[in-house]
Amino acid sequence: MFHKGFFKGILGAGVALTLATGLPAIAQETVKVGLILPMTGASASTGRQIEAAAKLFIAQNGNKVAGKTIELIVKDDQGTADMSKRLAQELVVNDKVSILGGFGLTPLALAVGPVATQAKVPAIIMAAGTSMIVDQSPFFVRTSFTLPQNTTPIAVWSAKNGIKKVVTLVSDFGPGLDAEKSFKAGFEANGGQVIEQLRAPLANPDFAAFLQKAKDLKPDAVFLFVPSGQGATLMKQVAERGLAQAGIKVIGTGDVTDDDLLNSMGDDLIGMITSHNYSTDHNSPENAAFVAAFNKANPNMRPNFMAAGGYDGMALIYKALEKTGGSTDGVKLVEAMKGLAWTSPRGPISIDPATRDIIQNVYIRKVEKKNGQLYNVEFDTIPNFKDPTHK
Ligand code: VNL
Repeated sequence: MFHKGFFKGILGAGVALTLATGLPAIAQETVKVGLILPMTGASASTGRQIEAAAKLFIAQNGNKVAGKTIELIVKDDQGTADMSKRLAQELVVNDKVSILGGFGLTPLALAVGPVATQAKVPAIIMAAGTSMIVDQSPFFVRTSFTLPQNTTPIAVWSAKNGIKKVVTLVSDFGPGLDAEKSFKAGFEANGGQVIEQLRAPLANPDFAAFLQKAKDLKPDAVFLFVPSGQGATLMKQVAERGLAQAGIKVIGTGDVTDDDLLNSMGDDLIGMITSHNYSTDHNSPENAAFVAAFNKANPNMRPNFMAAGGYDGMALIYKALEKTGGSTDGVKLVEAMKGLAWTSPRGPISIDPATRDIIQNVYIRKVEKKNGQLYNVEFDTIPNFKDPTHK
């Protein structure tokens, strides 16, 4: 009925308008979030946990926020920093993502920092825990945890609960060194003494020789940190060395008694005390709802602290977009994220406006059996605890 030229005219006008305003009207309705995660390799469980949690958040809250449609893009960096960096560049340049997130290990986060800074794209750290990462780009904001934050409470608790001499054993990279340093600081400030500091390689570690050395030094306790995914291997070797039989207690951060693996670690772990920012067993209505929904969507998985970081990372992105009225300007988004506070499945959390790092409760927990399953049962809380090493 209409002449061909009529449509052409409309289309032409549309294109002209688009060019004139510089705002491609349709494309702008979608906000792309690019998650860079180790989906394969040694840290694949971290990638799986964060992806599942981010998808759960979107399923529960819908993909629309402040008039925009959220599109999640997940890329596998295989746990290698070169790949994380290349994927960040591709996501920014080709996919035009407005926000980056994920980063399963400290070196992977660090590799993305310069890309985020140059592109002015917020980069949400959902896993990595070395304290200084947030200082490396003004576009980093963290929803995971830091090792000084998660370690200091067990250091203080140990000193106050009859443990006098400790050997530390950590993975030899950023978060391990943070854990080693914070343990010593917190423990010795409260009267304890660290008699030896041992470091195991991050890749394919064999802990046997280190554990034997620790045992020979006859400390009251051995403090352990390994990244998520390595706890089961480590604790198997702890059992083989007979530390418990020698009267040596085993303590650590919750990375070691990772909820993802805890059930497969066996009853030897019952009684082990750790400090951490999240337990699947955390007793709150928010967490009960989170765990039930996560289990429903992922029948063979238990949400661990990585899932909490991914879930809250998406919550942070949604809340920031609400605050900017849907603006995806990177500087505005980071400003909007500063000071945001809400109740997470892990308890109350907020983003410190001074550091862009997370402030959260840290819990002292004990491995216990409940309904035939092993859990980290929280029995003490250090409320709203900041990384004590941030200036
Ligand atoms: C890091 C810290 C990674 C704690 C972890 O698991 C972890 C990190 C992969 O900063 O690289 O449990």
